[in-house]
Parts: sequence; structure tokens; C-alpha cells
Amino acid sequence: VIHLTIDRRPVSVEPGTTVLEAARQNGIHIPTLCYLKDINKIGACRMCLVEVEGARGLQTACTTPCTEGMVVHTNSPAVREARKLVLELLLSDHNIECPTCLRAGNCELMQLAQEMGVRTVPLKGAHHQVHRDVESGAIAVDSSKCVLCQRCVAVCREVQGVSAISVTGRGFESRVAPFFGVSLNDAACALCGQCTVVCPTGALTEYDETEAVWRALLDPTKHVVVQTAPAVRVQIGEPFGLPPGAVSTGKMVAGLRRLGFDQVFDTVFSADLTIMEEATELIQRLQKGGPLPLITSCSPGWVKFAEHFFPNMLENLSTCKSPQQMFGALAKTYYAEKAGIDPADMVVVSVMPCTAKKYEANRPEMRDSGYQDVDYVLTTRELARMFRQAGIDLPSLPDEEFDNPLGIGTGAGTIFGTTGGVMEAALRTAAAWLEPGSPSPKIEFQEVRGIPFQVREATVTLDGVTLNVAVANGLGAAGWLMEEVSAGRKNYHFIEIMGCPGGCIGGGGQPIPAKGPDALDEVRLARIASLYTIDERMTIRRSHENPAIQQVYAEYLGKPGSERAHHLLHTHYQA
Ligand code: HC1
Repeated sequence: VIHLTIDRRPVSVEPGTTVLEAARQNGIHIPTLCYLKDINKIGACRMCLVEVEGARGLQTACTTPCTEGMVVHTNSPAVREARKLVLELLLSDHNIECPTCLRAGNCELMQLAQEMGVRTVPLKGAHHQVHRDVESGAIAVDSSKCVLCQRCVAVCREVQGVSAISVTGRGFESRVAPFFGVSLNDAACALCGQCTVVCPTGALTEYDETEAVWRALLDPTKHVVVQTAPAVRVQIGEPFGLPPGAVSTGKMVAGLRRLGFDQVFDTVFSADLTIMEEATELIQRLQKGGPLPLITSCSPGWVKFAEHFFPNMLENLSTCKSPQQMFGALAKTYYAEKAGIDPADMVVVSVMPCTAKKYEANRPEMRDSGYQDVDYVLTTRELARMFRQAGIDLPSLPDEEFDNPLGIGTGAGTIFGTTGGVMEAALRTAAAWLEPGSPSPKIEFQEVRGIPFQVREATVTLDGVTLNVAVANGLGAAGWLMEEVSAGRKNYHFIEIMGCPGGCIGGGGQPIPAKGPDALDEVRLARIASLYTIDERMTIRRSHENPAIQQVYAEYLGKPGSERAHHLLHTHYQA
């Protein structure tokens, strides 16, 4: 144990602890900007400068290890002056059109400027060149708001294992961009949006489609329907001050009706549909001997990553479209027919915790209804902004129910939103189908739950056959797992991969925690717990028991894997 003094307070820490960690462990606040717990400790921004007695000059707390007898001052006049100067320098080259920025109200740079008492930006001089990139239609890049903290670079490399972006150029030419300065759209970027979650400013954000959705809602010739992803219901309360993971399903539905959507539907319905098709595909592949492992394909960031980096594995990906896309295809066919609406006059909007879903909706093959199946994708953050623009205070709304029939979902479809959930939902139905006489078919598969360090492995016995399964969340883990499988070092029958840490509840379009990205782990766990609670409380917890799903097969699709189901609900991938 090491003993030191921080701000005249005696403190004891384990060897290897940095001054920043020691301060945090003891409730002493040191401001940070580039620092990201366990991911980015590069001391680049100099916001965490502290005074260490006997050391030459000020030290960065995030990179300085504690030593025996050290005496640290975190709040001396020299420290405050240095931090203020650092901020003034950053702001002198920053686009300070703050009221119009998407991050207004939730910008770490602005919070720090307030904290440090910066009242003017006295330094004038040269500026970085400004580059903006919205070509992907999923993520927007604005270098005029970038502080070069490199959190985005670190998360892309260390967590996601993609390394799509880096700092290119020198001096005032420097900016964060893919190699050779190309657009994100032309890079091997998965568009997962994890960079947007850790960006402290408005330099990296979701591509905003709220105006387009407002226009559709105001167009009297359009029938506008909305679907909401499983994870959104446990995220949307957070920007309105509800605790992380607060279940806000009914209030969200009420809010969407007040925005003017004609029908408010649930992606949980089509998650159940995905299970019907995917469990059928799993059983067929098991019976025919492959190709195995079957790998889930509902996470579009993961699909894009696989297309870039593992083209040899594409035949292992389930041909099932994601629930978002199954919903769109059915909305503009089955629902349009039932409701007597011309699909040309229908607008399908999704609310997703994901930036890659915007890209998925725009993929050219996602037009099996004869139209673009999903017209607009809003992230959870965009929906929160629309609620605010409409003066809707979510917590004070009453609870309302989804519309029918595309609004009926089960517990299985709900847990799609967390890592392990798609696997568990598929196993619930596969178990029931393979063991029809079983007196108590298994519902909860605890062995595939939780956020694994890299990959969670389990064996599951169905109808006397032992299946090896694996669950990976985050593209870094996915890449590692695919290397193992490609090399033949690991053998599985079924793999679930979600592109973001924790699954969709940790997606690139999630609300950014008020406490900053270091609170993400805690927030993700709260959201996961809430999804399992919703599942536990539902009377129908298996997808094939969803009456609306039974109805859509009886009235329209025939049976799982039918020709029509294949036409509307399945897809292909491009190496
Ligand atoms: Fe997801 Fe999915 S679970 S991909 O994480 O399969 O985004 O929530 O909507 O499509 O259902 C996201 C979440 C979401 C799809 C479903």
C-alpha cells in the first residue's frame, strides 16, 4: 500500500494507482477531458493538471502514478490558472456556436468552461481547417468542434478493434478522420457510433433526421408509423432526469402519439418474428449439418464489420433480416393491406439506440416491400430532442399501450436489447419446438446472460443434443471470436454477436450519461437489469406464443421459412 497526501488529506492506495484514480477513490474531483477510464489515459488535454510537491512543473493526474509520501494539490492557484489557460486555448480554436450544437446542454467542454470560470476567449489567432462529413448518413463529423482528445480514436481501436479513425495531419491540419482523410462512408467503419458516445463535444454525433421526420408528420397525405427498439424503453427516460434504466415504455408510447404518429408499434413484435425465422434456420442447419456456426445478424454494425473483415464467414451469418427491417417490410405489405393504405403513402420511422441502423435502413437490398422498407431512423437521442422540441415532459405523461397488431411483443423479443438476449430468445423457442412433450420447457438460460469480458461460452442441451454456443458483445470481442472460429480453434453451433458493448442498450445512439462516459458501465448494467425485469413480468415470454405472430403467419406468411417469408424477411450479404 502507498501512502500519500491529496489536498492535505492522507490517502492510501494500491501500487500502480494514478493520482487521478486515487483522487476519485477518495471523492476528490479532478476535471478531465481526454481521459476515459481503462481506455484513454494519454494526458493529452492537460485538464487534469495537478501540483506535486518537489516535481518540476505541473503533472497530469491521469498518467502520474502515486508514490510513497507524495504530496498533491489539486486546487492550488497555479493549478486553476493552468487549467483555465488550457481551456482558453481550446476554445480559441473551437466553433463556439454552442446554442445550435446538438450537444448543447450535454457538452463536457461547456461544463468545464463553466467549472473553470472561463468568461471570455481572449486568445485569437490561426484556426484548424474545417472538415464536415455526413456522407454515411449515420454519423456526422464536424472538425470545427473537435478538441483532439482522441477518445474516439481510442474507443474505435481499443474497444471495437476497428481502428477506422486516427489523428491525421500536423498542426492546424490535424483532425480525426479515416486514413487518407476519406469519408467515414468510404472507410472500413462499422458506423457503430461508439465514437459519438464518448465524444465530449459535438464533433461526432448521430446524423440528425429529426427535421425529415417532422416534415413527414406534418404531411397530411402521409400515414406515418413508428416502431421502437427494445432498448429504447429503458433509455429514453434518462435525458429527462429519470434514473438509468428506468422503464418508460408507456410514457414513450404516449409521447410518440403526441408527436403525431398515426400508429405506434413495437420492434419487439418483429424481434419475435426474427426468432421464428432464425430458430427455424438454426434447426434446419443443425439437421442438414451446416453451415455452422449460425451467427446472428440483427446488429448492422456487426454485419458491416463482418463484410469488411471476415468475408469468409458470411455464409455463417443468419439470412434473417434484423427486426427493424422485418418490421419495415411487413409494415408496407401486410399492415398496409390490412389497413387499406397505399404503401406509397406510408412513412415508416424507427427509433433505435443505434447509428448503424440508419445505414442498415438505407442498404439498397432493404426494399423488398417494393419501397424503401424503413424510411427514417431516429436514435434515442434524436427522439429525446423531438420530445423537447414539442414541449413534452416525458416523466409527466400517462402510460399508454402500443397499437395492434404490430405492437404486440413477448419477453423474448424484449431481451433482444441486451447482450445474450437474442441467443436466449432463440433457445427458448428452439427448446419448445425440439422438446414438444417436455412438461416444463426451459425459459431462462442464465448461462448466456451478463456482460462477458470477451466472450461468454455455454453448452445447452436441446432434445438430447448438446449445443456449444457463444455470445460476444462489442466488435473487439467479435473480431477475436471470428479469428478463433476461422482458425478452427473454437467450434460452436450458434453464436450471438452484437456490435456494441452490452448489446443495444449500449448502442451508439444511446443517451450520453449526464455523469460522462466513465459512468457508462454502471448505466448499461441498470438498463440490462430493467430489460430482464420487463421479461420476468410478462405473461408471454416465448416468441412463438405471441398471438400477433401466430396471426401474421396464419393470415399472410404461411409458415416460418416459407417463400413469402424468405422474400420479405431474409437477406444476403456483400463481401
Ligand atoms: Fe437492437 Fe434489434 S435488439 S438490433 O440491439 O435485433 O438497435 O434495442 O432494435 O433490429 O428488436 C438496436 C435494440 C433492435 C433490431 C430488435
